[in-house]
Amino acid sequence: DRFMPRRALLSVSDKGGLIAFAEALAGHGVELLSTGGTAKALREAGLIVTDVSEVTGFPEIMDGRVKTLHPGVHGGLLGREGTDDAAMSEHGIAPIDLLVVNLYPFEESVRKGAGEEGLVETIDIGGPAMIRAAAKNFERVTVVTDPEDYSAVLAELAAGGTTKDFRRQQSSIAYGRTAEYDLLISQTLDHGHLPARRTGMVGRLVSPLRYGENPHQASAVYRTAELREGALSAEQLQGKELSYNNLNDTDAAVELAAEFTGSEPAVVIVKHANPCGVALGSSVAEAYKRALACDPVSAFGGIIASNKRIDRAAAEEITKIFTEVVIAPGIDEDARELFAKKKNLRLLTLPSLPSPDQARMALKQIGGGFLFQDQDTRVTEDDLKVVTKRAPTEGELADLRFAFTVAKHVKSNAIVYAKDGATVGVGAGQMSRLDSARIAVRKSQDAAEVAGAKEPLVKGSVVASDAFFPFADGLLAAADAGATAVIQPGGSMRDDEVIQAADEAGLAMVFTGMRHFRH
Ligand code: 93A
Repeated sequence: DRFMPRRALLSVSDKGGLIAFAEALAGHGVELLSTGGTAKALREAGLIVTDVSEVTGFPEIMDGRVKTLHPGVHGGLLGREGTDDAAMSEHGIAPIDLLVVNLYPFEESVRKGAGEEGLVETIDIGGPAMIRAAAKNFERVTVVTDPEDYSAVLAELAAGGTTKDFRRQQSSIAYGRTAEYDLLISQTLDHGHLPARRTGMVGRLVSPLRYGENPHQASAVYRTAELREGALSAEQLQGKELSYNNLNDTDAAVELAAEFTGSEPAVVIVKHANPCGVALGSSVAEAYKRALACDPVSAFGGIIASNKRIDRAAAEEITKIFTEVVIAPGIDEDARELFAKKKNLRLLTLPSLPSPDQARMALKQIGGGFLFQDQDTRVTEDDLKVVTKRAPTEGELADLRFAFTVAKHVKSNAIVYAKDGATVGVGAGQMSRLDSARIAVRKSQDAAEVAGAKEPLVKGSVVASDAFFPFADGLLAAADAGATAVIQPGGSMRDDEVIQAADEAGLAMVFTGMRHFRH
């Protein structure tokens, strides 16, 4: 049931791979129709081409805005064999069996920061119209919207023509492409206003994954129209393919490491999407050792992200225990050699970390739809308000900001103890804030034991809470554990009580006015 196309229309902005593909088509005896720039490129390569304007009997007008929008083209794409034969011969329309179109590069205009006029001029109208027409008629027509698919088409032709299954698959890819294209246009013209009237998560398949969160779940990873650096733009240098959980954890690690762009070296260790150790240091190696000390037990099999290039000294430390993923802006050659000995370690580079301030859409699926919000932003120095009699010392203040930044990336309820630019206790994901606080302290006792320290690491630390303390009890528990200063959003009905308790315990406390729930 293979069908060999006799007539193809080629109209492409991305001319990569075009000539070799068109030559192969001509080799199969396929007649080539084409639009201005594409026809020119084909002719220059010595191919015989019919101009679309010859088919339409109409010149390309309005700077190319109207070139293929004509019944001669659309009739040729949409005409059904049998049913429409009479109409086609009456109006002199010849069938087009293969459509090769890729669209005006709207994505590129967005990426380049083009102004409104530039953006509008790269909105393709004729291309999507033809793609949708050809895709509707997959009974007969093969549609190609991506140069990556040229080789698959040629393989079909070599086998005697395209099968209906192949044409249906290409049709599905084509509708996905036009949907993705229009969605990006919609979101760009919307200037990020919320709530957009319509939005969606149209993604392009990057690759299937071996399985999902669990081995019995099928899974794949997609790239959306969102043009943001992140875990998905990283380059993998070694190791097995990333799993679903690796990708999820790597994203969490990278987004937190990115909070420290421009600061001294910072290392984040993530397990199950929560940081189990985060630290600054004079070198990446030192930052890693300090991050590891926070919870060396949980760090086993973790995901490590650094805000700075990884050198040999850091690689020596990191390779002492089993680690799933290491990601950094760069990896020194002699560090790579060390990592290469750990066959199972997935090594990734991401030259520019994402900006925490860049607009980002956060989507969460719920039954029947999804929730949409923009990115969680971060506090600035000006947002901080000292509410206790005692103001934090300079050192405490630096640690408070550090702890609150980490807390933003910990599942709620989040309690984070920090000292000298390193976490010393992290409590995550509990239904009660008090439980998170208890867990953070217990973990720091465990870590102290591993390190052979005499007292829990939280002694003389500061503590951050992602949301307000509803009662004084949580705060007092933190003080009992050894914290000397507190950072939290404030805003509880009992703030006065909580502040009074802090004053009585000699604590310094800062309100941020910003909450960092993360569920
Ligand atoms: O300006 S358009 O929306 N009007 C059209 O009628 C039309 N037909 C094809 N853009 C149109 N195209 C697009 O032109 C194609 O989608 C393709 O991206 C591009 C190819 O133009 P050229 O062959 O002149 O390089």
